[in-house]
Amino acid sequence: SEVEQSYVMIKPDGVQRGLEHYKDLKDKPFFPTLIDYITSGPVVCMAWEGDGVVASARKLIGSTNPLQAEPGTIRGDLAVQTGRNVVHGSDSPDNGKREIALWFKEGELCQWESVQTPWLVK
Ligand code: DAT
Ligand code: MG
Repeated sequence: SEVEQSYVMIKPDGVQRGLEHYKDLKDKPFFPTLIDYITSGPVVCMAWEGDGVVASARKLIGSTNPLQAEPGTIRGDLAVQTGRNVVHGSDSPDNGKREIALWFKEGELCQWESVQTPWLVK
């Protein structure tokens, strides 16, 4: 079967401290401010893959509201407000594929294997 993928992104505040990407949130009251924020500066885009990578990435990132995010997570350690929560991670394998296709063109992705991989996963 295909390897699970997650799209992970450091948001503008993460880099400097609307994209259709958030189309599922278009009817939310905070949507206009979310789009202003997400287009306010450069972002760092990443495509991660591996078994269970969607859940692993979200565990590292922490809860949406930084006040609920555990210490040790990116949002728990580095963010203060929901609207400035530093980082994005896909919420499902299907959205992982969709978002990677949205943010990367063919040929922009590179695939490589670390020498540590066999010591981390079987
Ligand atoms: P997540 O980024 O944890 O997947 P989400 O998909 O529900 O959370 O929402 C996307 C982003 O929208 C979130 O990172 C910050 C913003 N957001 C969500 N809920 C919000 C709210 N109640 N008020 C303001 N911004 C919100
Ligand atoms: Mg989300």
